[in-house]
Amino acid sequence: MKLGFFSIDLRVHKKHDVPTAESSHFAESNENITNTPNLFSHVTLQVRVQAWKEVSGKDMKFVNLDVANEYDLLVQLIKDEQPDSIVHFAEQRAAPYSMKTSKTKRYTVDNNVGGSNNLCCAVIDSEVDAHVVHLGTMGVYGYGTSGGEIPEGYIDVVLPGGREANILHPAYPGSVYHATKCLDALLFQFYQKNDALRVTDLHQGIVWGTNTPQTIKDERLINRFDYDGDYGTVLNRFLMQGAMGVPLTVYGTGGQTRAFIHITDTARCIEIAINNPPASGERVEIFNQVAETRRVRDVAKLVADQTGVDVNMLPNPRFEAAENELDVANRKFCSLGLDPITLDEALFKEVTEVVNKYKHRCDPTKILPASFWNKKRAEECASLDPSSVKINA
Ligand code: USQ
Repeated sequence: MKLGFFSIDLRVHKKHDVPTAESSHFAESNENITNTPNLFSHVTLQVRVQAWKEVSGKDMKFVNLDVANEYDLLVQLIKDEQPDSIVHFAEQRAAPYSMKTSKTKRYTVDNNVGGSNNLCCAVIDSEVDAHVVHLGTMGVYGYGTSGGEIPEGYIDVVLPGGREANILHPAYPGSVYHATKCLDALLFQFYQKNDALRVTDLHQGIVWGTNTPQTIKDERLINRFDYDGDYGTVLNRFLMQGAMGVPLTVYGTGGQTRAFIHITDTARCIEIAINNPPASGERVEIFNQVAETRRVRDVAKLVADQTGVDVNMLPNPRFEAAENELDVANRKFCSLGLDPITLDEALFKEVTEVVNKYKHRCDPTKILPASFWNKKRAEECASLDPSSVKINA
């Protein structure tokens, strides 16, 4: 089934390719089919591939296939390309979208878990020893459930009877989207054990920012920038709201602490992961792909101080702890060369400048939250009126 509305993205690398934006083989299907109001990227992938050729001189191959549903084509692609590594971005990526309706919940599970399972099977069936690099999420751990610092993937436990073990960190998802990443992690654990599949799982925090050193080279390479309630993540939403003169949409008390990472570091982490694959037979490698942790209301204050907009405390559309602490280990990436970019006002300025350039595309009726975790939350948010949001910039 070729669904008309989800981004499915899988990148295939051969040795000596520069990863992510510079990869020479790139398979993606159904890009931007969500019909959500993305601020910048109205450029097709074919055009972006051509733009990359013009700025870098490198050819990037584009194949349009649905990883969750076109299994035979996927196996054939892997056999043809004989990749050293495959970067798996082929998942529905938004927690609020996944909680919108039973249809989006079912789609998120079918697409994400089915796609990951297909990829594992396809690598094994094709008999190509490709290293699978998967984009996971910090949300697999839950927030503040480790009794201290969240370790990198595995946690020391004492089992009944006093036996000590180091196990996959218990899963504690907060949305259907996050649950699919927990299920992915179990599939990877199984295929590693059963078939010696080599897998790295990247538990990423909330991405912010617009450009990487590669995408800044040409306007056509600019990334998606989602600001709406279903797809936009918190800091990019706040930066856009600040630029538009719209009060910041803090949910509940804003007491949730989350992990953040700039988009440039996301690309850098993927490069590091590709260059440091686990050996055959080694358990799934897990990195926490985060730069720092911040509380949502503190992030809102940073943006409000810089832009002069008000902070609006809204009823929380999500079922989540009102307040949580979060301490996350990221030592593995740092020891492999990551020097994380942290939230800083100069970078806020860069994002604000880009947002200002495209703000005429913003639809203010999409700014308020539009997905509610359960019936009670929907009732509590019933007074939110999407048409009440006015742009003041
Ligand atoms: N929040 C607000 N106001 C907003 C938007 C969000 O207060 O306008 C709050 C939410 O209630 C939540 C926090 O900010 O407590 C983070 O929300 P988010 O939408 O930025 O991030 P989240 O739903 O957790 O998920 C996003 C991406 C997902 C990625 C994840 C990383 O959708 O793809 O995996 O960030 S993490 O959360 O660290 O697991």
